[in-house]
Amino acid sequence: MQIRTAVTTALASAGLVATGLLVGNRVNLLPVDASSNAATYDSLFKVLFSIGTTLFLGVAIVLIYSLMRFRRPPGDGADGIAIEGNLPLEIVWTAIPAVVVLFVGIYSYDIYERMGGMAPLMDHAAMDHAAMGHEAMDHGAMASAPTPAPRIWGGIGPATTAADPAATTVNGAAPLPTLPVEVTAMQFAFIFHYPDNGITSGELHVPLGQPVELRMEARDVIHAFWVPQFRLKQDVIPGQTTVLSFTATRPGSYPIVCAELCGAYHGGMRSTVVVHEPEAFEAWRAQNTPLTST
Ligand SMILES: [Cu+2]
Repeated sequence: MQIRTAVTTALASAGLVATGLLVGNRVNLLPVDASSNAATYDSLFKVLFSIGTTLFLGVAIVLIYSLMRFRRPPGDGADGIAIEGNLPLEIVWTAIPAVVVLFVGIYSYDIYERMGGMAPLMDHAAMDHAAMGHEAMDHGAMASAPTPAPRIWGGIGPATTAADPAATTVNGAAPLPTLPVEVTAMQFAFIFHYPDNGITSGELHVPLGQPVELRMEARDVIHAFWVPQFRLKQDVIPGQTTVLSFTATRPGSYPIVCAELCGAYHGGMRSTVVVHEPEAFEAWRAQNTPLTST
């Protein structure tokens, strides 16, 4: 009898895990992927979705089964059997969540690092000066230090490293230079400025396959720059530049959404990122470059 129960439990668990993996890999809840970050992020999402599906089905099935199987028979007014403690069961239901949570934590950290999220911690010492240099927080002697690029967060695809965003290659082609764009967020709009040629735009236009580096700062309150199709989100903070790097991999128009409650019209704080083929981007750039370039 004990063996039969054990075999049934093992088979049911295997079936659950298989169903979870199937659902996690086959059902796609995410929008189209349009940046080199997306694959890295999506692999994590699939794992989380598989684990979530397995746990949800496991709990729901046992719950529904118990409701029916152990329902009080009509006319039975007696108390239930007093059951107290079951050491093996308690070990199992502590060990399984512990392993799952540890795995998810370590795997998420790895993904975050591969996307460049740990870059600010790696070169924290150098960046500290830059971040503090030109803002209200007085950092004493540090304020006079030469200010290198303040990098608070860089989201960079798997093809490159956080230290060298310019090393991105597309299909083995020669590395393309990084396109810098300055982003200003304010209640309730994003403004994009291309320091290379003085274009200022309400929409972000970027070329396909070329690394883009956004240097972002807010005028008033904290905003967040979010492009779901790029799988990227980064806070935009007053008085402190945050950096977000990406390489677009799919032409098209995608929404930019402010993802930090920033005031009465926060819900309307949206813009668009347009990913052009390189020639089309050059055309857009030529058309919009101000005549009196600074
Ligand atoms: Cu906002």
